Amino acid sequence: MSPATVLPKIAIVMGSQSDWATMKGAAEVLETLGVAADVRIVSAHRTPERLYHFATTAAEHGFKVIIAGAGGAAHLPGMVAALTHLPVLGVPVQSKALSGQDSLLSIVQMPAGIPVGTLAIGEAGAVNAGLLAAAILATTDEGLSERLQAYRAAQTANVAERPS
Ligand code: RP5
Repeated sequence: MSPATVLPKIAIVMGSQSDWATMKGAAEVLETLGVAADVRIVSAHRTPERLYHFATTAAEHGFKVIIAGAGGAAHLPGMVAALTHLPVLGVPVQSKALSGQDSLLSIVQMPAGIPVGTLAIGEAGAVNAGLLAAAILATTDEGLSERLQAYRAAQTANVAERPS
């Protein structure tokens, strides 16, 4: 199968177009690592039927990990996690009113039984969600594991011993 026909194993969903400025951090780091991702807008409150269809069919579509980002009353990651057995990584998008504190608490405080692996607020969380999703896939993909280790080594090599 050529790379062009490889089905994405990672889905990135977000509650709004306005989340893309943050969530593209996940897409970009995955692209750097050569990992295909399917990116969609899926709003828990504006498109609940799209959310239900996406989450309940995600496993049969071949996804292995789902990254879900939302802001404010950010119920998207938790609702996705409730509807699939796949691992869900939640990214709290920085909100205007409460700087993402609302997003963070909405996503991180899941009751026991339905986990959402919650990352940091904003772009750092999105990038780390991409890296963590890649690390999950890398447990069964030696080539990806090597690319991930090279990414980390390059990051280490890029840190100067002294500030300039
Ligand atoms: C949430 O509401 C979205 O995830 C977004 O972070 C926030 C604001 O959405 P918009 O009003 O910009 O569409 O559902």
